Amino acid sequence: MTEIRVPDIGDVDEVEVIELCVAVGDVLEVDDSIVVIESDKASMEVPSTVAGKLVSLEVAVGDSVRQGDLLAIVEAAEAGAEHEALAATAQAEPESEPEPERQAEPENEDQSDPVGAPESVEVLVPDIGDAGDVVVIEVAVSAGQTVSVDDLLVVVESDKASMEIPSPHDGEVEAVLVSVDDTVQSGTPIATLRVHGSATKASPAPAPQKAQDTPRSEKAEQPQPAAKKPRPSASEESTQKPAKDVYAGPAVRRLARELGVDLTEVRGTGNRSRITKDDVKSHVKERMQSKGAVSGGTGIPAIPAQDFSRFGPVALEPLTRVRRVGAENLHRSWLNVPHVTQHDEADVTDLEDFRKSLKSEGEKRGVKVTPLAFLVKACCQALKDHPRFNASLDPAGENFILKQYYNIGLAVDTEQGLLVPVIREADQKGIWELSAEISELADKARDGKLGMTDLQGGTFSISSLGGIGGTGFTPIVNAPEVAILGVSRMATKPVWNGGEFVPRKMLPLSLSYDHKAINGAEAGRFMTDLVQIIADLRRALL
Ligand code: CAO
Repeated sequence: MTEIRVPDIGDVDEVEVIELCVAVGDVLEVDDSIVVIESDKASMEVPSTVAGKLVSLEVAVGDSVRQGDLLAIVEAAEAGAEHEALAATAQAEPESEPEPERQAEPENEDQSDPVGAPESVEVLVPDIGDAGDVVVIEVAVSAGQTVSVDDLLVVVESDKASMEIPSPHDGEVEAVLVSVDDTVQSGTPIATLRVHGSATKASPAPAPQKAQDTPRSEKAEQPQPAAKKPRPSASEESTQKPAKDVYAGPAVRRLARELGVDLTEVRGTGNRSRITKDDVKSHVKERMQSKGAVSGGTGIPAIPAQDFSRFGPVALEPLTRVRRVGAENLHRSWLNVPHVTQHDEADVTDLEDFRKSLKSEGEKRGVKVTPLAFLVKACCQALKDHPRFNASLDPAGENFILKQYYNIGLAVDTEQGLLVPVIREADQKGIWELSAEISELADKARDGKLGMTDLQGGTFSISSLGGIGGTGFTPIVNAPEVAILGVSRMATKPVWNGGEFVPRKMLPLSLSYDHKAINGAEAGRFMTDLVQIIADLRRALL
């Protein structure tokens, strides 16, 4: 587990948490922002130092925090384990420089007096603290352009934060001395301005300061707008206007640059209209849809919005959080996983006889035994025999990650939406224990009492609609797992035994699997084995 703490916040005692950028359960990359904190001088994203899953958020919006306070705990993914060591030491160090605030206007500056011969003034990279080298990620002006005090000239970025370098004067850009991707340091000249003499005398091009050193000005009341737009191409540089009033952090700007998104066109849904990663992604999605791209990539045609009230009365019902998160997960899985579903029927006649024989003992124990406990048990056996079903693909799709533990997720239908609590080490448990645990997890899910650990670590899932009905369905794989078993309602059917039709209780099973990881033949073999195990489970339990 990696603790994410408030980094060095300079000379301020306390800062306020103004935004939570992630939710518990989210899978994070290194540098993904976890929270945004803000002093009266500047705002700052606190990124994750490891890739992994967010297991807890220790703060809420509005909380005041100090340097070193615990913000969140991230369970490092295996691939991110190498970052752990770094993270441990980095906790003591500033994780992220505050996003610099807009440069305070130089005091005593008299910009209204244009009298005096124009003179050339160099604008330098200001004090960027311990960042060392920084990279120019945006050049917002070109030679010949007229600028006012505070107009954005250049944006530089370290691996921790970004910083705007504004014009210290009214004037005209004489020359731009840097280009996008140049590496610069404190003191590197970035541009020369042609300004009126009196202005420069009154205000000798002050070196901008680090955010935490910047004296408070009226503009410091606002969270710092960060990069105004994505890195322009060489040809665009001279034509793009400096963008105003865009508020986004370094990770978001990096994503925008990677996707070629102009942040000035993105609507920010974060606190104080801050642009989040999701905003950038939604923007891309909308753009793709509006262009009508239908093939490949994310070019999914949008379902046109309609005014349904034209056809009759309607009412709005907001989705619960569980439903929204569930919808995202399901959609992500549906888009990423090529699904195939294998159907079969298991003869559960003997199993049902056995289960019913346990009824009175179950009542004494206070445990209700449904077919599900036996299915969990049978699945564990089948998973042991077919290890690729108890696996995930690594992100590059080059390796199976074969899990040596058998944690079975169970889809539970609740008022709030679908939840999938996990029975840990299900293979080690007997039918009584499994039955008790299924009831307990289902109750906790319905009462909204599941903890994070109840929902994590599944290796294979079962979605049982047997208590409800149906003869078959195609469950969606609970990625990054690679398979899920759907269970429908058993029915007594005439089955040919070679000499006659006999009534047998048949249980419909539907195995959806990730065809990237599993071949149809493998799925067929898994299902055939599973069906046999279920038919003969009593002996397996003895
Ligand atoms: N065929 C026939 N009867 C079945 C059955 C099956 N396959 N599975 C369960 N039953 C019976 C049970 O024996 C029980 O009967 P009695 O009340 O007579 O004893 C009854 O149906 C109700 O069972 P249950 O649903 O309470 O218990 P369960 O252990 O089968 O399932 C749980 C527990 C939590 C999985 C279930 O309640 C649930 O929420 N299912 C919905 C899952 C879901 O939504 N999946 C879809 C996900 S994708 O959108």
